[in-house]
Amino acid sequence: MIEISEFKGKKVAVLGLGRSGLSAVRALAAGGAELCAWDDNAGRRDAAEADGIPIADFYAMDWTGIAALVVSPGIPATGLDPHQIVRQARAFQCEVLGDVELFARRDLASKVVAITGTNGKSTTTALAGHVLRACGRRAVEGGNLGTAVLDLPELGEDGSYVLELSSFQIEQTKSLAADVAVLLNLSPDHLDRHGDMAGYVAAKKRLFAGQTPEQLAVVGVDDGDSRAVFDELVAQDGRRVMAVSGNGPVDDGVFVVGGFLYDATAPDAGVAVADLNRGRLVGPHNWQNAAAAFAIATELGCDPEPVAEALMTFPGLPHRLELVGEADGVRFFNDSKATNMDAAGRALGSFSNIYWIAGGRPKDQGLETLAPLFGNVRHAYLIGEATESFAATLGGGVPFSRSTGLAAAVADAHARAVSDGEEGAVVLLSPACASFDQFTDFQARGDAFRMAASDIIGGGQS
Ligand code: UMA
Repeated sequence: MIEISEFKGKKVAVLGLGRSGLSAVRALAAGGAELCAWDDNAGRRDAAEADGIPIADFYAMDWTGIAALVVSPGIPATGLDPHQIVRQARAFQCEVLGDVELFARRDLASKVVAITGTNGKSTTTALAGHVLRACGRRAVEGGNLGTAVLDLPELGEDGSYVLELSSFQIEQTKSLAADVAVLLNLSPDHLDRHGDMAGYVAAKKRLFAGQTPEQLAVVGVDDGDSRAVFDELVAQDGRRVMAVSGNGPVDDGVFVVGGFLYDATAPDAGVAVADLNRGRLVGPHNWQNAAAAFAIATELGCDPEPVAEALMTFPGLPHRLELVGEADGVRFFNDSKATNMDAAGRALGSFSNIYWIAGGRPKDQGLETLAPLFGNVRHAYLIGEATESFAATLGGGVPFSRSTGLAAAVADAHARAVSDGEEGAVVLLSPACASFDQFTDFQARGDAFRMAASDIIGGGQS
């Protein structure tokens, strides 16, 4: 745990008692703060109270003398529509901040790598941590990835924190000066919270705001919005900026062509440092993630050869184009983390005979953005609240079925793939939707897919 003693002897209110809020409670309590907490969910309040966390009704509370309100990332604290409790606290000049801000203010001697982007940030965070450890460094990963930052151990000056940060977390942070700050890519996501794409991009860009001239900004240049951020940073005086790309050469950066990774900043820039085709990182989006991890590790002083070797031994992350297994020549891929169109598009572009399970709670973008990839889909199985809107888009172009649920979709998709007998057929869960209409989160959805696939694999012929 990273202890927070900044508020020793002072009153601090914690709003939201999920992973982030509970870890803030622990860190602040260890540092001697006087705490009170609230969650809009009665069950969460009861559970916290049973654990000895003092609960106070933040709607009715007198905010006089409360030094700070710590909010969870999922709770809007800025923008047009902050949570009512946040507005009440601010009316009393109470500071509002998130757990990543508390971490940043500790100003630990360790290195900090902060990774954001719409897609691939979890993979890149895990990959960078894996590479650093393979190179003998002490590195821990956390943030949006799952382990709240304040739950990470305190590392010494030779340690590195590799943090995945969402736009929500960046919005609640102003003191972070990351030794390496990475923006991978940008496509519409969380627009309900940020208002529009400009608001979303602005939130992401703030990651670079606190960096000092010697610290490095790494920016993916494979989409227009991210390239614009790159150009903007390059135009600023006293900045170190490096481009990374998964699909073509860049000047003075790290890039991949056909799976071969090049470091244009090295003296022998024309010689590939790694052949990613030998590892599990498939497709240009993963190649860009690998380029970013290479840039991070070498910036932190690792030698290129062991870094390149470590890129090959990365096992991948669950729920991200995860190969679950194979039955009757049909492979099952769990890509439950693909909660938006951009992520699902990456999966649809990775195979050519797809029995595609899609749907859930739709986000802002419509399925028509994926139309150029529909040729890879043999049959679609629609689930959840998006069923009718997705059906309308697929129309006569892609054969589809309305499934009664995920398990039925997996069984039907497998049966059709076997009877079609196409080479390289895959049953792919890549929903392009949030999971909350049917599951508690994307992990539960992916676990349900795995279970349904395992039933078939267990009883299959191969
Ligand atoms: N709550 C309220 N009032 C509200 C809204 C929520 O009291 O109006 C309470 C809920 O009842 C719940 C708590 O707040 O008890 C949940 O807080 P949270 O949504 O911030 O979730 P945490 O469990 O604290 O998890 C957060 C991140 N969640 C979000 O950003 C939504 C986790 O990212 C992160 O792993 C965790 O902190 C540790 O750092 C998840 C996520 O979905 C993976 N991230 C989004 C994404 O990847 O797209 C941004």
